[in-house]
Amino acid sequence: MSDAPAFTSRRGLSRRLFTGGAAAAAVGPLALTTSAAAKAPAAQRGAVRTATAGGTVRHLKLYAEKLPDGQMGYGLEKGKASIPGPLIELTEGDTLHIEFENTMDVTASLHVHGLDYDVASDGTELNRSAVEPGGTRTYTWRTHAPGKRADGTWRPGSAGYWHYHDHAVGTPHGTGGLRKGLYGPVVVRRAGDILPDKQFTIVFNDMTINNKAGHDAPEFRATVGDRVEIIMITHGEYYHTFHMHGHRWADNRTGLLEGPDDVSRVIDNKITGPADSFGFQVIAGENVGAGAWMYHCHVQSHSDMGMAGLFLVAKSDGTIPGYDPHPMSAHH
Ligand SMILES: [Cu+2]
Repeated sequence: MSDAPAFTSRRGLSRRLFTGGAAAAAVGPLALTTSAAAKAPAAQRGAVRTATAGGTVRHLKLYAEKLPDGQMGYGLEKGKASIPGPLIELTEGDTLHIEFENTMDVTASLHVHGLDYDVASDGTELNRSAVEPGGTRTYTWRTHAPGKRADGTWRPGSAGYWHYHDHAVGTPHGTGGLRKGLYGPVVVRRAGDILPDKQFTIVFNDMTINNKAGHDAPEFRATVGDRVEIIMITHGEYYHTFHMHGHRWADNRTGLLEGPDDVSRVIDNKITGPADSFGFQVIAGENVGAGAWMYHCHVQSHSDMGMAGLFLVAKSDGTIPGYDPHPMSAHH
């Protein structure tokens, strides 16, 4: 990557930043995660953990807040909003009631993709399901497993990598809220899905990654052998291509192959446009080892302008070959 001089303006090692949202939610006591980090990487334990059957009813409190820097975020506690917002995980059959409080001085909302909800939980001003400043509203999201319809055709289940976002700030489409950071990831599992050890959310939002503009993209840390789940979402005005160095995945619902004869295409680069979302799991450093592995938008002008970050895969002793803790230099 000697042709990436622009990286020299990156900040140093001191700013550790798993994405505030994803990492915080994945380990927080209020997280709806079904995949609390395991003590040893899956590859070392020799067995995977899988999602248990859904069907539970859950409750969650979610706040929309203005952040000190003028951006906006969702959070599970007052004063703890992040961009992206907290990772919400469900299993097909689960129902989630979200008591949403808008602490801001503008009308905001919560609109989800991919899940089932009544129109009262649509989260738009058009049908009066947004929330005025200081107001509270309960949004209910439902999920279902796949099954056969009476006519014999197949009804898809809710499982997938989805997302939620504001649909009211700035315009009736939430254009201002999205731009300022009111978005977050949703993962719906199918019973039996393999659970990850670590999860990271990467959002290409206009020319930022997780609303961090040029050359300040988040770094994600794992250890060789960790089963790492990437949740990738796009917002804003542009198309992007998401690329990871050294790691590949299957272009299907889970990113995993079902067996040696699975015909899913294996990729390391995927085109993505506004409101798209997908996800996948990789084994950190599998076949390639530890290292400072880049992830970036592969639209060249976008990566040159800073849409690139690092997936830092450490050896078991904690060292990361090729990682320069000082501003990124040419050898990256
Ligand atoms: Cu791009």
